[in-house]
Amino acid sequence: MTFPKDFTWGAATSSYQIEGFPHADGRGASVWDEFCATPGRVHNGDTGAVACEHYTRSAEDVQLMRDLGLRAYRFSVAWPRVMPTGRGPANAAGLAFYDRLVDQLLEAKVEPWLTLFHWDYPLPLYREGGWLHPDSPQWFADYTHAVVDKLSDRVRHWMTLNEPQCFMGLGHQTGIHAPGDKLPLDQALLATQNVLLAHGLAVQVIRSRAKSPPLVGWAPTGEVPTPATETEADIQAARETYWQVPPTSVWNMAWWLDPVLRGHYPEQGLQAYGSAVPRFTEADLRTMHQPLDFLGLNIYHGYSCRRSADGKIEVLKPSAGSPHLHNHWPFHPAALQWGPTFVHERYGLPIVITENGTATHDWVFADGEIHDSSRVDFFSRYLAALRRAMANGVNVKGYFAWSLMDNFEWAEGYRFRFGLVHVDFATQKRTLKDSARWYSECIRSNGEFLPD
Ligand code: IFM
Repeated sequence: MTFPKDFTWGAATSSYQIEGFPHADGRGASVWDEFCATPGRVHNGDTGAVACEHYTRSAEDVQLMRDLGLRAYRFSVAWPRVMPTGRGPANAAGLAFYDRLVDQLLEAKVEPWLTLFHWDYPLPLYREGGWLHPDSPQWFADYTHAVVDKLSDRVRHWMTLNEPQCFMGLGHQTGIHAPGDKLPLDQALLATQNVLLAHGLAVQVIRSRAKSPPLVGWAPTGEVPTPATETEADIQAARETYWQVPPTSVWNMAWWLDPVLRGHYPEQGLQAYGSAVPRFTEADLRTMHQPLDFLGLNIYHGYSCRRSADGKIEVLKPSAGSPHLHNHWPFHPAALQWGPTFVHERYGLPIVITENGTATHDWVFADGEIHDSSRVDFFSRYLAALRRAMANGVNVKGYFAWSLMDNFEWAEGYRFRFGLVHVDFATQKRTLKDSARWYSECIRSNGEFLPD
């Protein structure tokens, strides 16, 4: 089976990870600017202040996308560029950057896929309470309003939030990411609820104001438990584990996806969180539950599990020496088969893989090239797994490689390279890696040469 003719092949980035120029054209501060400036927070004291200088190099970067034959590019808008203090009048100069970028993309026949929030939360709003503030959903809706009014004549694909589990879990529960908070569970769930409401209000704004017919989704993430064997018992063990809400953490799928796609919190989650669940009304649930056109999934890794003889679920440890990504995540292609499969079974919505990729140990070889053969193998085996899910009836509309280019990997600074394109951060020189040429050929042939 090849991929459907209209399959969307793309690559993704996010604003803070590539743009640099944190003070240009009136941009305000984000929680990530402050976090990076705090000693000990980010590996090596790295910051996103320069990153890939995409803010002034977007024309060159779009040319790379054109050369690679990308059909689509997923990027995020920096809220503090559009509204420097997080709310109030829109900053025309900040919006003008995205206006130009969208024009450049369309001119290159690369479809813009816009994410409204990929973690660079306005610092002044955080100081007022951030996602804990009861007005925070409306702040996000007002920001969405400004972006939609400016870009929706040309942008058709919209995603509200990137990886809410991550900016809540790492940013607000364990404090590893900005803003570095360690909230108790009840507070983390209150912030989570405001994020879910923000998503719902933003979808309403997009649908009511967009100037061209919008296609709306969002991009949650999660590790995928996969069945050790394809017996019904092991598949059910993996499925149950995938939808489980753990009692102390916001890292899970069902608590986030059920209200958005089914209109209620999952019963098992309500029991697991117990008295930490915030008060909510039927109207809140209705706000979260807005019709979506697609569900984005960011999938990188997973683990095997099975049903043991006593009926319990057993998580299998990776065997000694088994392959892992440069940042130590396990190499687990089956995640891209079973994640979309379980999500398809539960919600039935078209799926787009909004991120998938790997950090590998890349450097420029003596011949001037970047021979990242393990990334090629990663893409080819993960995509083969995705195709297996599709052959079994899972409706997947597109795939975005993470990332177009090496960039600022949050608390890990610049030590992990995820790009198809190598960036020399000292000179800003871009060089296609072997994997970029491979991906380009994969797009051209519509994945024809992928292994079974
Ligand atoms: O770089 C991140 C991205 O911002 C969100 N998803 C995972 C990527 C790799 O860690």
